Amino acid sequence: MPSPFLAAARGEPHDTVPVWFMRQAGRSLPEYRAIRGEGSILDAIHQPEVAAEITLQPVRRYGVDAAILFSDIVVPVAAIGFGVDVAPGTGPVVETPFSSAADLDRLRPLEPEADTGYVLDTVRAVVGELDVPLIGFAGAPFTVASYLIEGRPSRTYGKTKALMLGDPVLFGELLDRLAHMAADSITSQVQAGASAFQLFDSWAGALSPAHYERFVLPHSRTVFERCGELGVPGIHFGVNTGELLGSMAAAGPDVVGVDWRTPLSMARGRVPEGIALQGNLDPAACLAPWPAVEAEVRAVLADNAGHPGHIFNLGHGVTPDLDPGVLEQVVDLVHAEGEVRSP
Ligand code: 1CP
Repeated sequence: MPSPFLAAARGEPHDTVPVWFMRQAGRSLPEYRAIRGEGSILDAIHQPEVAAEITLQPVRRYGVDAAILFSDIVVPVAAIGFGVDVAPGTGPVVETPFSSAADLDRLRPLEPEADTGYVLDTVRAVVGELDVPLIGFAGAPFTVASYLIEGRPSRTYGKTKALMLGDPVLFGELLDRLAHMAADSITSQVQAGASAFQLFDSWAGALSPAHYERFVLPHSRTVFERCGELGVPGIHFGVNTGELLGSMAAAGPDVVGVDWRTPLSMARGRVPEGIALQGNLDPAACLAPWPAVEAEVRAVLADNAGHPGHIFNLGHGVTPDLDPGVLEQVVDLVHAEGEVRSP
């Protein structure tokens, strides 16, 4: 059977709205907690059998229409030895943050097979087991740069913006290197068997449209231009990006991710025709009693009104406190009620 996920990404005919969840593998699943162990997530990602099993767990449990590779956006920079780890309960932490031109020397190009062969082994193992497409991914230049510059998760991105505005040339060189790293990583994942990719610019919403367009868009466009040759659909995602959706579409993706702050019907008006949308159930809404969750799912479907270019997802990732049983019901409801009209 052709994949409804790939059809929706390309706006081609299919019967039912496809659904998957960002962070569908993770701490909300007891089977994940059982296999994951303590310590850095990077250790689990280094073990292809473990990472492959974690990738498959949510597909088995939820019956979602796509798998997403179990990895992390900091894997390539960690693999070339920048000194990044992922601290449990915190997220990415950098030993010596990026602060001057000398730090560019710490960012050599990625050699995907040599540096991240374990990721590609996971991709190859997973695609042999799957009957739905595998989504590969990379962090977008801005979001990865924010971790390298801040040294850890940030609320204000103060150091990142200070470098961006204070030394735009150096900031541009940093983002250019990260763009090629993302494109090299995605290319290797697709060559190993991934059928689509997502570029996560999770924190781009911290920027004004003018700053996004001037300092970030050219580099994200480099990623989509290079990956456009792969012949698989690309998704461009960020949080709090209602005012950036048009610019994010201009980077060249097939699909733009939308969070719950922007109705899909409004997002449609902000991207060119022919671009599909992905989203946009509020993950926190899934903590409400089922009748309320059901109403929220129906509201997302109604807002999309059967448009063929829609991939159902959360507006951001599954949080550890979500009940997997509720997400199972969400998948069933989308499959039962998500009718698609002809393109
Ligand atoms: O160690 C753990 O088990 C804790 C949580 C965790 C998980 C499950 C981290 C640490 N990374 C991951 C896996 C992961 N990360 C996936 C796997 C596949 C899936 O979706 O099921 C993906 C796609 C990512 C991508 C990722 N990492 C993003 C982009 C997506 C997003 O949520 O916005 C970001 C921003 C990161 C950085 C990161 N890694 C981990 C955490 C807790 C964070 C965020 C920290 C912060 O708030 O800044």
